[in-house]
Amino acid sequence: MTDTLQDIRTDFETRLETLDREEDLRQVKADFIGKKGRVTLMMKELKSLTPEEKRQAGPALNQLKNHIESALQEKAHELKSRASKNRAGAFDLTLPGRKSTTGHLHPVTQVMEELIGIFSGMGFNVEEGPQIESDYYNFEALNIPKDHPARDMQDTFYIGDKVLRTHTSPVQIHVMERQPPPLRIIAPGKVYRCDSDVSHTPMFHQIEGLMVDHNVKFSDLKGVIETFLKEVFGANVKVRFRPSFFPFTCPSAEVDIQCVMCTGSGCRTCGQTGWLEILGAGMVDPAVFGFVDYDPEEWSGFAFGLGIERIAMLKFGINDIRLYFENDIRFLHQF
Ligand code: 2NL
Repeated sequence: MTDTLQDIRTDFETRLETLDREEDLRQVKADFIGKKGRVTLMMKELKSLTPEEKRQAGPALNQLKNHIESALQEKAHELKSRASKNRAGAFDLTLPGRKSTTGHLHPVTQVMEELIGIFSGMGFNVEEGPQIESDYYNFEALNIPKDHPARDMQDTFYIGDKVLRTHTSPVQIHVMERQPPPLRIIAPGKVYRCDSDVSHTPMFHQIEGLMVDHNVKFSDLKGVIETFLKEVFGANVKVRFRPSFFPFTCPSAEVDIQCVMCTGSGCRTCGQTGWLEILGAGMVDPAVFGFVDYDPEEWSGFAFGLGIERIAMLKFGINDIRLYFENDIRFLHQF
């Protein structure tokens, strides 16, 4: 019996010595102290021995089993730490690092924030409102008549008896309903029109402005708009006001700047005119004041509206408005 124990021990040591994989370790464990392992089988044989033989072999067998268990444990430890050292060795610290790309604001958001900053500097407060509006706030209160083309299904998205706002003017109506003049606000945000080509997307961004006070004149409008355009396009920009029409302002004007691409000599961007249409504006029509219970004898005001995408296209030299919303980061990363 002692001979056999010595044999087992020697075999075990040899196997342990040469093993270097975790699965081999598991096999050695099974072969010696597993259910059908050599040590386990001997322990079962113990039962058939005489008490005297048991007294001799029992402790020796136990000692061998303990030895095997702790040796296996130690080996498992060793294999584990060797594996993690190998992983560290596979790290080549001389390789160049992988650059992580940082995101940035969408070009439309960048320009939006720039424009908001300029108007904030002139004392305009930012107001927001819902993108789904009633016909009253989007059209009626803005003096847009029932038969106006803007109200057509072709031009406006309808959801039941509600509309996706076609401009941010409803925001100003809400504000005038809830507070009396004087007022100096801008309403930036998303607007929706049933339209899609190189210069129109069904969703785009607008900033509208409104100032109401005693004695606000067209010259105040001119001053604010010219100051704004000089901040966006540079102090040397040439600005012109052309007579125009909007249902909610009177008199109304369209405001152009001299073409930033050709400085007025005529090119594709300005359609050979030398001028770029930038915004619409005018003195608030007394009819609009009527809807919000402002006394047009006491108060006057100006309002304006502009599209952010168009201004951002001119600033960045983008020639197709749809590029903004394709979510192609190769395009977006350029700005
Ligand atoms: C354009 C023209 C404009 C307004 C918007 C406005 C709002 C109220 C009352 C009066 Cl509450 N007017 N907004 C006025 C003139 C022009 O936008 O071409 N936008 C892209």
